[in-house]
Amino acid sequence: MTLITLVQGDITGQSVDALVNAANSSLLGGGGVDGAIHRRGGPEILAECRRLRASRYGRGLPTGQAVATTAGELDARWVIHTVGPVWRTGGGDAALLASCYRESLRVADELGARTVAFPAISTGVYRWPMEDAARVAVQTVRSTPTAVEEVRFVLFDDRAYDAFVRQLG
Ligand code: AR6
Repeated sequence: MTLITLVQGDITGQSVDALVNAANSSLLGGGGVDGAIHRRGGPEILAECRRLRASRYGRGLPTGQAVATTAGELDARWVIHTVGPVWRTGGGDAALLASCYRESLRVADELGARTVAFPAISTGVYRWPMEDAARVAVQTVRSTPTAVEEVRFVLFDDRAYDAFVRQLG
């Protein structure tokens, strides 16, 4: 049984086995959560991302997939990078958004992570509507078999936090 918890705040301050990064397929950093993780985690994370680009992901990490690196100086053992889908006028591919959560949990299981923190993937630069993103996130975690004991959603602002509270209701 996986416990789902909600925290309002900055994901980079969480103490967990693994924290999930809302990355882009280049794996080479960006703004939002991605920028914050690389800033606070230090250069080791980027160095490992570059090695992944040079080996397994020469064409980038596909949307909906996930891959782990060290967590550098963060208070975690691993960062799991996943690439959310972009919301375009009128819609987005919810199956790909669900895949981000499912694949991140699969990688977490491979690593033996017991506590995993997620941001609200795709709801920033990628513009996914918060209510719908919260629905996909909570439903997917609830329906994914995993040995992870705690999934902690770390929501940056009131709007995100309230949307996740409504879904857990
Ligand atoms: N901790 C927790 N949540 C945060 C933090 C933080 N430190 N910072 C922002 N958020 P985003 P995306 C929230 O844009 O939409 C990057 O440039 C934010 O308010 O980080 O998946 C990547 O490199 C929002 O609710 O990720 C990609 O190019 C949520 O995290 C692109 O953005 C996700 O916002 C990915 O876009």
